[in-house]
Amino acid sequence: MLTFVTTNPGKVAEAEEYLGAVEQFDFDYTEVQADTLGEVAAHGARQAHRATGEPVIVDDAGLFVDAFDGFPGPYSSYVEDTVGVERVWRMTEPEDDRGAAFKTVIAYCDGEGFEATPEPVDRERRGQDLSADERGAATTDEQVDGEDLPVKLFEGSVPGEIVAPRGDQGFGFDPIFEHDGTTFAEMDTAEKNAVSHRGRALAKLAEWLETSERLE
Ligand code: ITT
Repeated sequence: MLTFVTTNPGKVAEAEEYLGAVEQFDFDYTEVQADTLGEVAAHGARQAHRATGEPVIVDDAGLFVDAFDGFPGPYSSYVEDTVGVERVWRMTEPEDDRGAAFKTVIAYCDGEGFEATPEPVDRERRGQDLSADERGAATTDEQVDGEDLPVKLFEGSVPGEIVAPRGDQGFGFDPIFEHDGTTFAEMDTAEKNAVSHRGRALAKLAEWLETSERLE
């Protein structure tokens, strides 16, 4: 069974819709202060695999607000704990661009190397002619920051807008993130997964696990 290394039960509930039962391992890996989610997730996955010896996944996510040049991004957890979710919304000025994106990177590590596999691309974008930037957003890195343990990364992102808080489902910044007129906190897990950053990354991971027969 796959071990999901996280302190956040909301992430586990979303993951189980794609992966079946996973074992939650509440392991507080050192979150390196890095500028990209991939670096944080890869570092965590290596550390957690070394600690457990099991196939593990780590998910590092963040809210990227256009009016703040992408802040809080990789620092979202710290900002939720210090500033708080509602105040992030209140920090935006009425004239500000309301655009934002949620992004996540899931890092998989089982201590083994990887065969070359096709880059995972969002299902709905397959066959489309993606720009270099968009291809970058859908890229899988098999080795990052030159360390020894190979890590495979699965990215997902979703565009939306920052709004006054609505809804009481989900977790974290869900109440202030609106996608197509509905905040993530107004969606149940299945509705959120169908459009969310994490749902997109999980779909790529689930497909890769199946085709690579990694867990059998
Ligand atoms: P772990 O690191 O233990 O997995 P975490 O909740 O700290 O749990 P992240 O560092 O990935 O996870 O999350 C950064 C912040 O973004 C944190 O405040 C989360 O609550 C929030 N967040 C992550 N995914 C989210 C989502 O799908 N919806 C709303 N907020 C989310």
